[in-house]
Amino acid sequence: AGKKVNFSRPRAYGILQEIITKKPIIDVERAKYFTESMMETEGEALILRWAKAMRHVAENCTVYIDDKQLIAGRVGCEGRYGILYPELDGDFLDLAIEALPSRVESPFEISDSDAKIVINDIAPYWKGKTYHEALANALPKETLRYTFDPSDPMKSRFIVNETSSFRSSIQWVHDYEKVLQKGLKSIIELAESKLAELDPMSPVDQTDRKSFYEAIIIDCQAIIHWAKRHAVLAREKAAAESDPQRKQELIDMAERCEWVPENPARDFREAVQSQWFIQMWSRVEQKTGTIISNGRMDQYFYPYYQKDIEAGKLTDDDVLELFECMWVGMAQFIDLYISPTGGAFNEGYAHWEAVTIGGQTKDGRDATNDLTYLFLQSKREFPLHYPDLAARIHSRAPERYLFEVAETIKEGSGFPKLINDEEVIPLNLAKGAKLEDAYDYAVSGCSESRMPNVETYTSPCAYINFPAALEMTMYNGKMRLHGDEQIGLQTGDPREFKTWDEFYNAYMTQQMSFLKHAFIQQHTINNLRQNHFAWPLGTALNDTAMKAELDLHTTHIPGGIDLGYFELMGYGTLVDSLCVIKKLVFEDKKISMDTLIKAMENNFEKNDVLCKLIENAPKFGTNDPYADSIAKEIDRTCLEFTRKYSKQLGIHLDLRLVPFTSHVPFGKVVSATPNGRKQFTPLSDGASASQGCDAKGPTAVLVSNYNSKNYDYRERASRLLNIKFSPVTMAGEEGTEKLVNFIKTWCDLKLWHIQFNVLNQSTLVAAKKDPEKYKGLIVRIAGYSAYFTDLSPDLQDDLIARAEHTTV
Ligand code: 8X3
Repeated sequence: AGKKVNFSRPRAYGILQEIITKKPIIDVERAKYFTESMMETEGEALILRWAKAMRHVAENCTVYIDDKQLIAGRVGCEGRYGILYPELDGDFLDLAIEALPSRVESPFEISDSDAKIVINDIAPYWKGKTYHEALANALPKETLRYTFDPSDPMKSRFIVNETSSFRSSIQWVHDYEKVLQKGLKSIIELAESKLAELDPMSPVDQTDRKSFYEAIIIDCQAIIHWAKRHAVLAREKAAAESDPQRKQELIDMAERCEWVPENPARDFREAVQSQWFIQMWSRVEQKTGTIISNGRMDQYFYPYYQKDIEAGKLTDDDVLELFECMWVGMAQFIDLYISPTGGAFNEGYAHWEAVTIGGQTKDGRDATNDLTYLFLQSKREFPLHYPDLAARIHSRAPERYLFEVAETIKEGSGFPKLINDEEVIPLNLAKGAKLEDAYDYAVSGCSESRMPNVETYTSPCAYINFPAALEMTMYNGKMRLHGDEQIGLQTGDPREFKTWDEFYNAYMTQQMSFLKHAFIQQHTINNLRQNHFAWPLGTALNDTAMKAELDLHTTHIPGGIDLGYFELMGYGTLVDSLCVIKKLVFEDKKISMDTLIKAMENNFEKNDVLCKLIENAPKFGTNDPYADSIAKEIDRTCLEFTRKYSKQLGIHLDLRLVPFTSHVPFGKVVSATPNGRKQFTPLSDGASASQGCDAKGPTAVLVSNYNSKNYDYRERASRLLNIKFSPVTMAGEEGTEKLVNFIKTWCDLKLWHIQFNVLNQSTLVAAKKDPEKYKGLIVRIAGYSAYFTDLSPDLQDDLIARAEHTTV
């Protein structure tokens, strides 16, 4: 939609054209070499085993330089590729290899010979050893029932759903600046000096500390070795090249790969190559949910850019071309989820390694610079949903920045997403950060913030299906999908309840029981992960972990700020449903509980009168105080719970509303809800209004969010907010002005995140019908964007159903 594609730089388009329609392939090398090494090192410290496994991969994996590329290195085969992490969920491997090529959500191909390697050489070693199996064994029975199907723990329940079994870490951001400025050799030197100082008689020094520093050295050396293998390949390719221009490009590339990331980058091109090696290698080392984000690129690249521009060594066009080469490289990597749960959470081959721009400097000044604007230009021009561009907004953001951000959003592919400094920074401070670190946060994953070097909590957390708690209130602890199984508490037959209070207390009992199980789950996960995962690279790049001499996955790292979360799924669905019950059943007595339940059991078929009543009931997202006060109370009860119990876990476990695409699978387990939502259809997403219920316009959605937040609790975190505008509303300069004002209102209201789709509903309907014609159509989903035609029909329908605003 509407991209002003710049064809004066054809290089990256060429690569893009070749890869875009290719079905992703599973590359088994990482899993194969990782497994080979892990077989050899049993009994050693885990961080050391991990580092040795990385070395084995670095020494043996195929290295790649694409024909037209200016940046060397990929971590998988030609086209689009995904890699495997058997240590995490290898118990799914057999199943996955069979099912992946035909999966509806994000299918993958695998060659017959690679499938044999997976089935014969990789999967058998991990059977009985994976994290996923260990978790199913470790969860208390009561909690397991809410998490996995007790008769088949391979199946998630989407009730109180853990997410740690399909990613070994949450979204994360490295301190890339450290590598660019000092090189990996500075970390190796530090570790070597620590090793030299170890007390030869100390049992701790000679075991834990020795393994720790050896692992750091081995891991950094592995990355350097891998980089140098690219230098060798580049020289080989240069020798065989007849085109003098390409020959020179390859020779330059070889020189860069010989120098970085071992040494400090000397110019912009080296800085880009160095950053690329680190972000690529991160993918090999760890299955990070949503991938390692790229941090504040307009800040840490800027000194190199400025120096080269001043020296006349670089033009803005060169910079844009390099960025484009990076974006296609990112798009070639696909975040492969082999478990059905992971696949459902991350539809559309989702990964969003956010590139942060704008915001404030460490001393609280506006941080925008010339590179900020080049990132925005690149986003407007290059027809790809990578990078996941995230613009930090603050109350003194320059008009030019807001204007260009708005213009970029209008181009139609949903970028950049916006994150609000006025909400994030005070919360970072309230959770114990120093001012300079709080100002210097980078956007991470869909909508989160990370303070590299300060944060140390990497554990994926619980997604909680609140409409399922409501369903259990309606059916005395049961869910229609699960028949007679008593999953939840018996809170009574709601037909017997005489007052709203009685109903609400029953609901709260279910909700609090869900929270209890989520926290038990999290406690179990926090303690378990360190036995299964290590992360030498993440550790090497995190000052707090290095100071503590502990792997970043250690349950507690002294001096770190531990920011976890739990997810409120289906907020709009829940609030609208509670409004129906409170107002129509108990206050106005327009319908009886029995009628409502029967209508729900009947999936609201042929019940126009009731549906009309429900349609006119108060709705979240319409700036209706009735609905917003219920929403605020639900929010508060969650915050109160975590205020009390997260201390026992020794972390911040904050309330978040960030669904990825999981509101679709979560909806698939919930039968019809009192708000008229049909059975097994998607829940509302994030902090958005229920599908089709934001008829009062997007400003009302903002105000409802403002009114339902509890600003006196620091236990809050991201609320993800999707807004869809029709292109006509945003047309011309007047439209841009409207959008800028809308963004300013959002900033004033201290809402955390917002993202826009500027698309006609009719375009989406047409794309669903005729996918071939709309192959390049990019849509914003939930904190990230994807090709519309890569999505499942369920998610496509959900996007079509999200209201499209023609007014502000
Ligand atoms: C959402 C992803 O990793 O925080 O951005 O759950 S994660």
